[in-house]
Amino acid sequence: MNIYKEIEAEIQAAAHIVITAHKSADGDSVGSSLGLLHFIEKLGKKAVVCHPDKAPDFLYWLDTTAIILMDENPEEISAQMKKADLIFCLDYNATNRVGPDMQVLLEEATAKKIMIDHHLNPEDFPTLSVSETTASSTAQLIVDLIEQSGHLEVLDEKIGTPLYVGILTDTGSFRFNSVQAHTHEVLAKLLAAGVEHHLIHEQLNDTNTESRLRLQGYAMCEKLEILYEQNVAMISLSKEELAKYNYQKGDTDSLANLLLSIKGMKAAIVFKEKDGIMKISFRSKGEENPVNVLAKEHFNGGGHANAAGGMSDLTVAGTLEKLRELIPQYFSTHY
Ligand SMILES: [Mn+2]
Repeated sequence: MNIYKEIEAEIQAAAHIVITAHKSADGDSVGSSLGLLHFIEKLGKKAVVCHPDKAPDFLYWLDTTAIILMDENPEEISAQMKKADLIFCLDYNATNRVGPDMQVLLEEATAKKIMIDHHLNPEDFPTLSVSETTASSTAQLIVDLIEQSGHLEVLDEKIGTPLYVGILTDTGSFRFNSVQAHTHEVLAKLLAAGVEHHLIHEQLNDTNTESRLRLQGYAMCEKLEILYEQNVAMISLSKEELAKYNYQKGDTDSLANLLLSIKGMKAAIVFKEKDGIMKISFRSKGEENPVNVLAKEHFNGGGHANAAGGMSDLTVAGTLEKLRELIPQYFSTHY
């Protein structure tokens, strides 16, 4: 029997099914959970989704009301995990990924556990597991479950929409290396089942506010500074400038990536004045251009090689001056 038929048999045999996913919910953890939930419902069974924390804001348009949250309703989750005889572990492969509070409940639960995941180095806690480390996303594996258990005919828009979202968000809109020919085969099945992909892209991408676009336009037009010898781009925004464009949290998040989309640009630095200090965001491309060292050594910060954060208690002009001096020491110069 293939593993997916075994999983379906467990679903059919279970009296109380709980679906869990990792902490810091993302498009794939939420999408695969909802897709599996609606699939189980289509099989005439019930399930409860228990997540450590709420879905990210950009998924507000998906119906997530069925998800019970550990950080809002721990007693309910505790009761569900105790009552469960089957627990799905989606998009994670180590019990600590659900956060300490839910980890205890998961480890103490007597239910059979089925892991469906695509991350490397799985722990050996589940009763049954699908660990496909080359799969683009867990949502893709849920489509495999639906098909290979012999139920492709039940796939519909309700099941398919969150699964499409999971695949889309985990693959950077189908551009990452993790996309396989099979990913597109799976996507074709979702479209054939009625998923309206154009509406999903609209919900996920066409979300700008007028003031955010005007702030970005101002930043690009009036504030962009490029150090051409190192190919490093910088933007600074004072609190007055932010206020003028009615700055809302998140409005400057895409600026650094926009700067990195300039052909040949190696690094982007965006900072804004907040509560009297400069909050600095560093982004770069390639292992040879780490930004976390600069962030750590001079801006009381750190992070990953290509994405780091830091701060400065100098003025806007003083911070720019410090960056102009340091950048040639951290990035190779070409003439
Ligand atoms: Mn994932």
